[in-house]
Amino acid sequence: MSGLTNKHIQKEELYSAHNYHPLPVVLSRGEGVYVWDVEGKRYYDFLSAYSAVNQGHCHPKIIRALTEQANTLSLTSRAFHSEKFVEFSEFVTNYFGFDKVLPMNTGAEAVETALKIARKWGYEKKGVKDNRAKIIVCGNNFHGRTITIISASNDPDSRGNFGPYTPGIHSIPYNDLNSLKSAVKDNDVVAFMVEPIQGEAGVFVPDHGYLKSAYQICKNANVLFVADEVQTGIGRTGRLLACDHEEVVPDVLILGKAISGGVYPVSCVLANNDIMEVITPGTHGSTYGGNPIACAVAKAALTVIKEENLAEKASVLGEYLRKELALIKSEMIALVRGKGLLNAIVIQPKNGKEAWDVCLKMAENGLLAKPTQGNIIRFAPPLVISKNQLDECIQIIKESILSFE
Ligand code: IF1
Repeated sequence: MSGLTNKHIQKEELYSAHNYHPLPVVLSRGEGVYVWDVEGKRYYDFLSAYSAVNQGHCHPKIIRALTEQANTLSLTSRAFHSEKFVEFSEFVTNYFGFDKVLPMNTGAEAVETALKIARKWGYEKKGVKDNRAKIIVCGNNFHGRTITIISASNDPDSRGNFGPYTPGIHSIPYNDLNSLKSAVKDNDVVAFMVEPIQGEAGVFVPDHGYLKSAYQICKNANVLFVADEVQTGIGRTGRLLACDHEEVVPDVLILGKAISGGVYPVSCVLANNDIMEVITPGTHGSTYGGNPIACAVAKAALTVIKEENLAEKASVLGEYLRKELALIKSEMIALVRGKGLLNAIVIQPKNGKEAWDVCLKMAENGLLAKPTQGNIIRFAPPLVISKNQLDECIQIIKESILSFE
């Protein structure tokens, strides 16, 4: 690692909280599928900022929307109407097919908003007694880092020493319909919140039909089906939404990350009137939620997804990537799984070398990816990647893994 990189890392160590353990690269520029470090070394970005940069780094159309709006009107708050928000509300509700949108900024804020809507719906529409609303989540979930959301987590790092925890959140096993069937028998259950594919858990794709059956179980029990598509949405898994693979239309849809193409924090909750009408003036809000820049950027980012047919591309190139990864002859690759361009390989340690070492070797060879859950490496390039670029990446992954043979 060179002096310049080291100098930056030492400064970060000195001045910022140690809430991450980044790969030892210091990035300074991004364009499309590439990022460059402070030494001028180019890498393929195979993480896409955890699927926020589906449209590629600094997409010109999205950056233009950002700069034009930033030079016009950046923030009004919702104390007043703004034309950009009116335009975005109509655009995004038509784009995803819902009556109403509630705009926020981060994924966690949108998740919290969805939980608040579900509880309020439970009291005011389902008739659940005050303060008894229950929400069902899945084990090994990741929905964000707020105290309520980590109250739903079973990951010791996410939840350890942050108690006391928010009550009324119960966990069942993922991809297990019987446990959902028995959980929703409790009439106090107002919602089931689920990731259509569990990203952080290591790209767990549930059995085909799980989402459809889970949705039906919720409908039969008058329980809201809440899809957290912050990571799986916006084309990443080969359809606009991961729920689309099973033709499931969630009662409440949570979006974030790539809704703004990695350019500006934007998230939102979408639902139809019978659910969203529980939110009345003064019952929820956010200073930056739905600001003009967010609206302009998100509209451009969503337009790019359709104009460049990125969901279809993710589907075709994802199949190809998984096939090629499965051909790599190394016992270090225990498993390849994923959907569209949300993929992961499970690494079997060899001669003391683990997923982290593979990621260091891939970085040396010009590709950035990061381990999750210790032995799993997520592969999620921007959806704008070309077949030729993907072939180069497959070559880098192969050489890096075989270098440990
Ligand atoms: C970190 C993980 C991924 C998410 C889903 C809500 C949120 C996320 C399905 C909250 C955010 C990010 C958070 C970031 C790393 C990354 C992550 F490793 F944490 F779990 F992608 F898998 N729902 N995921 O994946 O959105 O508030 O971050 O905008 O916290 O380390 P956010």
